[in-house]
Amino acid sequence: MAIQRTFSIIKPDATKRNLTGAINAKIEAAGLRIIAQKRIHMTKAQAETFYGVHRERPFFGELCEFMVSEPVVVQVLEGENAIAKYRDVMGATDPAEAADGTIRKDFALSKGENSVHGSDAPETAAEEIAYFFSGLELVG
Ligand code: DAT
Ligand code: MG
Repeated sequence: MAIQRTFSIIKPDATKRNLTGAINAKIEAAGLRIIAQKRIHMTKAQAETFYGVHRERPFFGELCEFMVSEPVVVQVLEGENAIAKYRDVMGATDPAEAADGTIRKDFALSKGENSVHGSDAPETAAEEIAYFFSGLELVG
């Protein structure tokens, strides 16, 4: 497996509880390198575009409200098999189903307020990275 890049968000429930460092510690312990990181307060339009694939789902409105409720930390992670590896570090969407030691098991509050986002495929990773970062901001 080659070196990949994936896109991550430390979500409002986690930034609000000062968990950025604890989440980054799990990311780095897994061998993923944080090659770009910034704290932003997403606009409603950005949240709706970012989660556009879920537009028809019943939780879409609630999800977008949540994403703009507090600042978030957006990141680019690099490493061997980074996309799947970060999904493993994150754990299942629903913290009740997440494996021990994962970010969501340890920190998530609910299926909606679940502390982190991670890209699910190479195409979405590339799109999501480009949506929030310029090439110059990625320092690998
Ligand atoms: P993931 O974040 O694990 O990739 P997803 O892409 O299916 O999960 O959904 C995106 C986000 O939407 C998820 O992190 C939290 C929210 N969400 C998903 N399913 C939900 C549900 N049944 N109720 C409330 N929020 C939900
Ligand atoms: Mg997803």
